[in-house]
Amino acid sequence: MNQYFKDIPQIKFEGRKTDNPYAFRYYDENEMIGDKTMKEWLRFSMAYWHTLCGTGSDPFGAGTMVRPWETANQMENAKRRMEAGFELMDKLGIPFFCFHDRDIAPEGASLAESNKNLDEMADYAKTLMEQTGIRLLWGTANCFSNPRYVHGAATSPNAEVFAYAAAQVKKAMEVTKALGGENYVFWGGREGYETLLNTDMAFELENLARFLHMAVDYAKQIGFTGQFLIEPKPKEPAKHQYDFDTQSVMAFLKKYQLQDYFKVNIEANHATLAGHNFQHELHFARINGILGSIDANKGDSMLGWDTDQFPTDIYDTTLAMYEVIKNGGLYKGGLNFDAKVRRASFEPADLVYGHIAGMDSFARGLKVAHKLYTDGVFEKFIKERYSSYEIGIGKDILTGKVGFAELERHALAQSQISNKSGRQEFLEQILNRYITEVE
Ligand code: XLS
Ligand code: CA
Ligand code: CA
Repeated sequence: MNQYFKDIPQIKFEGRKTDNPYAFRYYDENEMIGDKTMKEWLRFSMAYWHTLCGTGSDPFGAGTMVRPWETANQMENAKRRMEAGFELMDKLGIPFFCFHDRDIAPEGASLAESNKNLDEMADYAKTLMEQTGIRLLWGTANCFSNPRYVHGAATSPNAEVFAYAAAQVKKAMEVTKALGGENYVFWGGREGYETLLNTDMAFELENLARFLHMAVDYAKQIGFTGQFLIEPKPKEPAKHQYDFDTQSVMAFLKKYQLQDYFKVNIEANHATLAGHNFQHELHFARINGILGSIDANKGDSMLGWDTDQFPTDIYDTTLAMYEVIKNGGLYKGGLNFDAKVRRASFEPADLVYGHIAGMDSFARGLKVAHKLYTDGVFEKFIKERYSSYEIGIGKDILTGKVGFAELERHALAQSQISNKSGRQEFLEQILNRYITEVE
């Protein structure tokens, strides 16, 4: 496989001393970190849409990306693009990929024709997967780009659109199953609204739940055992997106008895759009047992939209991997680079640099996080911070021995309460020390 990235060698681990821009300085897929290799912890994945379909266009101008695989015939183009994708993953040693149905095969003039194109491309993907050993992390359906989804898909006021989206998701699930996909993602594309002056929110939410129950039923019917994931995002494209963040997704799943079938796919840039940070979303998902997979990218703190940049902030990757380690790994999930190179980074080589940067940043984050965890740095501090619940009145609260009346009696008898410092700056300094010093 050396057709579209001819100047790019196989990217190998060369360690911190190397000057070779086409090498990993931290990501050594075979290095053991605790009980797993780096490859097993990180489970990197390429996002088909940004990497292979992105053009670099923006509201002010046309695409800038120069892609040697582009050609006029649509199906021919889809095949060449897929070959380019597998060549890139192979050269980078990326073990997984993720796609939307319409990323891998062009939409036809009818649903039947779209399905036929999809079948043909899925067969081709299967061949390339067998040749390279690369696997499918997750599949999904694009129910947001086509103008038919102008008012949403499962939450559209138009029942015909609900039916069309169901048919599209059904097919995408079948293809994901055929390719051995380990998860299936539902990102609520246009499931949200702009104004309540024209929206029946209660009805739309019920329909969304109805749709997801149908997906659960169909998975059982066809024996698809991959994990279902909902990907939260607070806004964009709609002003209000229903799957705002992990906490609101969880409330929705519980209300509609879907909690046994779904976990979340957390994207860093969506966390920040929701006014959280990446670690908050991962942490909340983890403590509630619904951390499924990760879309690894970053936003820009100066821009209020979804910039989907390659993740290069080691502070963030460290704290993200800390949550993954505490979760015992990602199981069926992975780290999918839902990231696009900037419009001015238009050469194919930039795709390689973007992924190397992301992979090394997460490998570094993993090493630091693992050391922080095994040294018990924060764990010890946090345990001590809550230790008042291990004895005396704290213990009585936890064991249910006391209620308001007993607590009032206790409080009245206390002359003074003394608190201890939270030591945030001290802990941040320790984190910095680990980030800069861990070998
Ligand atoms: C868009 C989402 C999307 C999902 C998959 O903001 O990130 O790309 O990951 O549909
Ligand atoms: Ca995403
Ligand atoms: Ca995004």
